[in-house]
Amino acid sequence: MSSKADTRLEAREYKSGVKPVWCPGCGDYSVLGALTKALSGLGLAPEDIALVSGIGCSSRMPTYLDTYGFHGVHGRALALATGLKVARPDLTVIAVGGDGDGFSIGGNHFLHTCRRNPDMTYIVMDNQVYGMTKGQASPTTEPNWERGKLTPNGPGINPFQPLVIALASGANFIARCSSSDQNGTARTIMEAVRHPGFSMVQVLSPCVTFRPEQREWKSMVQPAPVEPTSDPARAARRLLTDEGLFTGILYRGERAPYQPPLKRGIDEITELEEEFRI
Ligand SMILES: Cc1ncc(C[n+]2csc(CCOP(=O)(O)OP(=O)(O)O)c2C)c(N)n1
Ligand code: SF4
Repeated sequence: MSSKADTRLEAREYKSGVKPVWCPGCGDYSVLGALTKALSGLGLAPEDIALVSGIGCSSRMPTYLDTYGFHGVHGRALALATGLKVARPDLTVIAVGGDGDGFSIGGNHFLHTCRRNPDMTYIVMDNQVYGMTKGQASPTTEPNWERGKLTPNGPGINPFQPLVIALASGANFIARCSSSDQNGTARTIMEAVRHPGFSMVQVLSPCVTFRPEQREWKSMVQPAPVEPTSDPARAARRLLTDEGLFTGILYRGERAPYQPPLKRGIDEITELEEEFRI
């Protein structure tokens, strides 16, 4: 790990040197690039950053950065990240993962992390499929997608709308990006990290192997035609009607972040045992 920087590190200096195993063309490469550009832009020292993930192709991200990292268990990134932020408020905590990890098995944690509003950022690489387990429908898959391994006739149910749910549950910053715009994604991640409270960043990041048609997203996304709002009712109207293809910062809330008072540290094992005495 690099030592605390006097000068700003270049984006590439946040990379660990471990070669990603993602498929050629996977959108997650661009998100990795955007994240390192954002960390460089923010001027953060690698040892002041912790990346926390669950399981999935996208959840491999912490391995590829030279920051602290925790590649956790499926669906539990936010619980872990919240605990870390509460215990170490000095760290910049960024949770990362996929739509399956975050909205299926991790869905309950997602709701309650938005509600709790810890000061951290959540980047979800949404490819509307379970990539790592070879192409099952996820919560954000369209009802008529007929190439799912377990749903050959399509899932047949309405997709989960992560940003609408995030808003309704209390997230304090909501944005959508496209991996096809790496610099735009980097700028948005910087804003998300700077904004107090829980920042939710959905990145449309194609799974070129199981959803090759998502390559078309590049020509379908467009910047949202309106400025970010801090009015939840206005944000709700926008999010419910934008068909999921507008990018940019969509909501900036004003809630105070969750940060309970820190308990003193425990130095001796006997003190720890005392804490657990019934
Ligand atoms: C408890 C548990 N259940 C199921 C799995 C299998 N599993 C691994 S990754 C994954 C889904 C990954 O999809 P997503 O989060 O969308 O990430 P992607 O691979 O598309 O980036 C599943 C179901 C697991 N590892 N652990
Ligand atoms: S399976 Fe899909 S999400 Fe996973 S690395 Fe390949 S393209 Fe990316």
